[in-house]
Amino acid sequence: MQIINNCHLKGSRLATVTTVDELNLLIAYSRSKGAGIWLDGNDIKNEGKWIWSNNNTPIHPTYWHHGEPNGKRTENCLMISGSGDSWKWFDDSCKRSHYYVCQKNMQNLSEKQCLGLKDLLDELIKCKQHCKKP
Ligand SMILES: [Ca+2]
Ligand SMILES: [Ca+2]
Repeated sequence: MQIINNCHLKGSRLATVTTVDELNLLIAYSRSKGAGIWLDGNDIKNEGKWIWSNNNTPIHPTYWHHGEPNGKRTENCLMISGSGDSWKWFDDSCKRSHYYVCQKNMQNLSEKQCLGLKDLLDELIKCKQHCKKP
């Protein structure tokens, strides 16, 4: 029933969303693929009680798309999806396959490395936004 992913092979896990910056980054990636991506959340154990799988903590806040979640017991895995300017969270069947993003804790990075990564991500988001303009 679980999503097939290889994040664990790289010592990482499916992406979680704990800040709006993370949400926007993952939406930018999803949009760039023109396709949905799996996140780490599920409500497999208790219908409607969404948790992050990696640490079993309740998901808060949530960023559901209008009308979602709507799959009750048939859709227990969390993804980002959408179209046009409207990209948010959906529940979907865990048996389906989608792109996914792995997330790795990097608490041992130096401040310089962190700033370098931040600059890189800022540039990536700018680039993606620019690319999407007609
Ligand atoms: Ca469900
Ligand atoms: Ca749904």
